[in-house]
Amino acid sequence: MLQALIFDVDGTLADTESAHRAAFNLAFAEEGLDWVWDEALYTELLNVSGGKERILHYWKSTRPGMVELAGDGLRDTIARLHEHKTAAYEGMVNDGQVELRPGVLDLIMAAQQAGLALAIATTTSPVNIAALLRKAMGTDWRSYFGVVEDASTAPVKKPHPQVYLQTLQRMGRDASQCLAIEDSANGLQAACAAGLATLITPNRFTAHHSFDAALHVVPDLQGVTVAHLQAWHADRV
Ligand code: XBP
Ligand code: MG
Repeated sequence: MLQALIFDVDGTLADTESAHRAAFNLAFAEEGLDWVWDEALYTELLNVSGGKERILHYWKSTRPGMVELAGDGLRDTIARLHEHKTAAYEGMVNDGQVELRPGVLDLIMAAQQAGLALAIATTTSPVNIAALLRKAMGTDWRSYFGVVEDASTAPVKKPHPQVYLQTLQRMGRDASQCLAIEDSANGLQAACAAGLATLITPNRFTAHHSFDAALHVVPDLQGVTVAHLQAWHADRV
């Protein structure tokens, strides 16, 4: 019996990655780096979850054989870049540049009405979640979600299942009672590894990903009701 929904954030609750990409590029320019992540490159880099991990991965790709030496300040530079990026992203969200995807708010409200428990399991930073949901749902957004697990509480990023395992554990629920809602292959892999049936709502950054392991794939949550979720969940093997 479906008792809980666990939402991913980036790409699922909202199409956030264009704003993230712009924020990364602003931070690189601020640091005086000539790095520019265009959409094609960023689509590839999204295979690496986590902004800091993504920067390190890119940096290493530009300097093959690069090794981190103790005290070389690599981590500090990445932390500074990511801090500036997060501030820029938060500003974009506060300026209304990022909206929830169609059907998301209606489903959250309907699910709460139907007595489903709601949670968030994301690899993004807590600042980003708060900015997005405060803008979209108001200052009491946190009251809708019993559990929020993010980059600050689950440092091992998707496709590792840590964030979902911790979410289930804190919810005190078995994966069989829950449904994950995701947008990407990494997210699907993480949710499945935690034993979760997963609904996928792809976006233009993830439409080319393989979603064979998904319970169901829909273009977005527009018109998706709690009854749909309950029926799809009941049909899972
Ligand atoms: C998507 C991510 C995040 C964002 C950038 O998270 O992998 O890294 O791209 O946000 P989700 P940060 O699990 O919500 O799809 O820079 O804060 O990591
Ligand atoms: Mg996502």
